[in-house]
Amino acid sequence: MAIDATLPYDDSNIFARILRGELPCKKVYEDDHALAFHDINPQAPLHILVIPKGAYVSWDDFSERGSDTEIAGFVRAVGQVARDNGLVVPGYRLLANVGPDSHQEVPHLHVHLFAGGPLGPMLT
Ligand code: DGP
Repeated sequence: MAIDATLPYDDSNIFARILRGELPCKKVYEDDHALAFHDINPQAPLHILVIPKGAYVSWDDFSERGSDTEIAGFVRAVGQVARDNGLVVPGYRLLANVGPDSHQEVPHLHVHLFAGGPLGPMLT
């Protein structure tokens, strides 16, 4: 179900549980600020989710409440995931859903990284 990105953070969400180690994930990267793992329902040949370790509902929440250190660390982590996977030359796409119109389903900020072949034009 698409979520209201203005709601307070609910730490029972599935990505919070992955961060606490309560649920498994196929991890591809981790540092002090971020965790990256394969999406359970890939929409591209390579579909990775990058999430901040802090408790933020959405990009909106993170950009408002996140510290400069957390934001810089998270942005660098997203770039590092792409570099680690050799994606800079072939290219990749980043996407973050915010709120019901975007169909955000998990109320913990996540950036989708799509890659692994030509992705076609952006769909709205
Ligand atoms: P969004 O619609 O932007 O909230 O995308 C949520 C994504 O999270 C969706 O592509 C599927 C993925 N997802 C949902 N549950 C799990 C899970 O338990 N594990 C993993 N790895 N991905 C999940």
